Amino acid sequence: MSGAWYMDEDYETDQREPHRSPNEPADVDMSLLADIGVLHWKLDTANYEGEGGTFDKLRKERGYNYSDIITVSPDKLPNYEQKIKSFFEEHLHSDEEIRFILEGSGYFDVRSKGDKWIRIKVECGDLIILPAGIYHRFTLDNKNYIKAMRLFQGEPVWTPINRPADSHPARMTYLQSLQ
Ligand code: KMT
Ligand code: NI
Repeated sequence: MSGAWYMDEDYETDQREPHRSPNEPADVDMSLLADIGVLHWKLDTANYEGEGGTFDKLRKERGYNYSDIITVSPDKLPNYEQKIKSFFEEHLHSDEEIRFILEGSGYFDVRSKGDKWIRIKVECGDLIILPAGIYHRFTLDNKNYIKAMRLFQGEPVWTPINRPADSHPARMTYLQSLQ
């Protein structure tokens, strides 16, 4: 994770720009992200697969028995424009969203406790877990390329549930977990 910050309120400029808030320009720290259930590890993408290593432990302990690779770029992702749009619609999932970034970079935006956007920059080696029920979205940055491993517990369900989804069970469980 190469930084996380509160976003500005400029909805005209390209979503791929950093959009760092001029009012709160400092980075937010990991503990604030941990407080909203967002977890992060930095791994070596050239050498992460050893038994007993962090990746292996995470997989076993959290039961991630499914994985695949997604490449998001204009020429690699089918239905690119439509996908980019739906990634950037504010949504939640009934399960965790786990991404291990293998190449490229992008931004995950998550809602703070006070419902402000926090932008998290991810790049090669970042493994990020967004909890079930958190409102979030994703965008490429202006380099327009990311390749990530998607992990899942059981049969994968990628369905985004767009906001408002305040009475969704995953949302209610998530809000309870914040108390
Ligand atoms: C998602 O669900 O938002 C994605 O898979 C985005 C690409 S992975 C960094
Ligand atoms: Ni999502």
